[in-house]
Amino acid sequence: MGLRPEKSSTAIDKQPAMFRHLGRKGGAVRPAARRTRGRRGRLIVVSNRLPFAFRRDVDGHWQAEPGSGGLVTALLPVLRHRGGTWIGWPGATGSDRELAAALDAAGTDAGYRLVPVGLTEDELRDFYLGFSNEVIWPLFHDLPSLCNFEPAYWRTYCEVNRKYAAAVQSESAPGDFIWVHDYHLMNVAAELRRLGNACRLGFFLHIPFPSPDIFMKLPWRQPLLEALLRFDLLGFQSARDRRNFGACVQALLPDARLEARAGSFPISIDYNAFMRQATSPAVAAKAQELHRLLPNRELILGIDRLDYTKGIPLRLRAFHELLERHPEMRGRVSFLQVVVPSREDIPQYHRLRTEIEQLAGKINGAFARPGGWVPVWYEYRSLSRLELLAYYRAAHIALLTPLKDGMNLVAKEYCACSIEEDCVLILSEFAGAAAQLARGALLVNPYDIESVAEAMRDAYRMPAAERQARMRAMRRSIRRHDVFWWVDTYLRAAITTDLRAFPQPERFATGAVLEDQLPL
Ligand code: GDG
Repeated sequence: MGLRPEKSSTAIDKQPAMFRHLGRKGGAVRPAARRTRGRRGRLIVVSNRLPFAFRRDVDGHWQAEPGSGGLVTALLPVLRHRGGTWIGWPGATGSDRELAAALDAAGTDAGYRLVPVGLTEDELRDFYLGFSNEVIWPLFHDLPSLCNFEPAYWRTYCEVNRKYAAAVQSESAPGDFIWVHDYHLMNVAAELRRLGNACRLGFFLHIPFPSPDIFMKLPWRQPLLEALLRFDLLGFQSARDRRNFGACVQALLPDARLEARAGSFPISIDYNAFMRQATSPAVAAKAQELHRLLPNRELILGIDRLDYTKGIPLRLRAFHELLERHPEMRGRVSFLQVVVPSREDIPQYHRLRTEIEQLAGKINGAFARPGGWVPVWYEYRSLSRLELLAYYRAAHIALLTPLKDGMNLVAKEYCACSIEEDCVLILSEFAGAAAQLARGALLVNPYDIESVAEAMRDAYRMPAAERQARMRAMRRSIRRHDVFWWVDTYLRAAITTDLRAFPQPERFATGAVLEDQLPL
């Protein structure tokens, strides 16, 4: 999705060259991107990790592996189209000339510059595993009891954010737009301003922002909030998150003015790329193979990173409940759960994996029969892109039930790949995506396992016409509001001086949870 024709003469055209080709795809983009790659007006993306992981192969040479997280998925097509610089940790400790060459080569192939920020083992432990993933991640997902409020973590977080800011400072020049991503780097604007950097600074939070009663538990709530307010534009996934942030500011910093610098910008996917790739013969063949291996039944699919926010144990219990209360469903459905390894160094994640595997084993132990139907197919691994698309295509029902999620891109990708439009999405009402997909998905409360079980049965029994109408509506919305629309919308907002004049895509009130629906 690019600029719509009627909007092409808006403020964007009166802005510096870097903004003029926002979101335009196809042939027209590349020359514009090259023209703006000089010292003025570039886009500098900053995130915890670079979009490649660098590892030594058996011969000791550095190899670049493209990353697979949500942020990478969202920004990669955009930077490829328009060029720029990406600053982040390369995924390896230490640095040498060979690594620098590998970075250069990967950047040249990708079409934008890669600038590494080196982190020591201690920094990784206290900044990444510690403050980011043992404090902010659980707190912002409403799970304060899982937080480890270790003071040393905060000190390292501040130091490492200073390090990222120093890297940005030496890469940036007046006129650049610096776009910082996610909860690892919330102090970067404050550090950059301290260094005298006067560029426009944007921030996007990929995870939810909690309500004041949760946020207040953070020992460093005041400096963190003050640091966030040093950005010119703060982007949140949903109106819910933006509202929570506003309430926290009001409670802690009542004199701060917020309206002009915070908005909600629901992230999305490269819809056309998913749709195109999902129709490829290789994907169709792989999907057929899955049907051959698991014949005569509907497949219910869950794909998630290993994470306690994704609600996998409760989801398994809901599937168990389905088979208990509706014996006629036995043999007619199989639940295919893929868990992608993630943050394995954190003990909670270890325990979670064991819990998931025990639950899957328990269900199979209770219901499977030798030589016959196996209710749960569980895979603990990362899928190739081809496999991922084939799983999306093969599944009749997707069951995505996070306890809380910033957005959940898997839900949108699943819809994009439902080419025949005959599949059903069951989605947690606490995923950011629920606001947009409310009219097409079966929304569930992931804590209510009986209702989730009933939703699976409803999905199985749903008439073809209803499946189609719901899926078609969701696909239309995702196609219109794709990742290019997201970047477009964010960067447009970044260049307006007052967000109140900027049309928000949301606020289509339909109820307490869903007041920020996008139009279908
Ligand atoms: C964070 C927020 C927010 C997954 N498994 C495989 C694989 N994936 C890709 C998916 C998808 C991405 O990873 C996962 O994105 P999600 O949005 O579902 O979840 P998080 O990783 O938790 O992302 C989230 C997101 O940031 C973006 O803002 O939506 O709320 O938590 O794109 O396709 N890719 C491959 N193999 C796999 O096995 N190749």
